[in-house]
Amino acid sequence: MAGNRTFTMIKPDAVKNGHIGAILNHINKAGFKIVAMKYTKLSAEKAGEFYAVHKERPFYGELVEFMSSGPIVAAILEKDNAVVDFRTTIGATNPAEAAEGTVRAIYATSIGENAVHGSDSDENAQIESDFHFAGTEVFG
Ligand code: 3AN
Repeated sequence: MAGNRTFTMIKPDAVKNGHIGAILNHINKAGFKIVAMKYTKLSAEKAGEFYAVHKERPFYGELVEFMSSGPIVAAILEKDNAVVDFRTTIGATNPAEAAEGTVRAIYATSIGENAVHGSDSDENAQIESDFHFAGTEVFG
């Protein structure tokens, strides 16, 4: 349903630093319900496909390498106004600019290794959710 779901990944840096539980708790406390979730690892090919929209950007290679460097947690989240509210919850891309109390302000280490992903539109939330989950893996 457009408008009430978004897609997230807890990125390899946050997983490696032991923040899965704290970040999921933060997400729940912010009012999001987890309707799908998996602990997985992206191949370089899959990461490249997921971030294909950034192909021309200078950091693309680094981004693909990082996102395939270790396990991630992928999840679909439900809440009214999910996409916009989740981006508020996680804060700015660059943790140095992320508002106090946001996930990235607390858990991210740099603009590249920024702890979490959050979809930027309802359309991309749907595409990204479908990329990671089959319909039978979503419990809404
Ligand atoms: P967001 O994830 O906040 O929507 P985007 O879409 O601009 O940000 O960037 C996608 C991902 O690319 C970011 N989450 C981050 O990991 C990485 N990224 C963005 N800008 C840079 C940069 N200047 N240097 C390295 N990685 C970057």
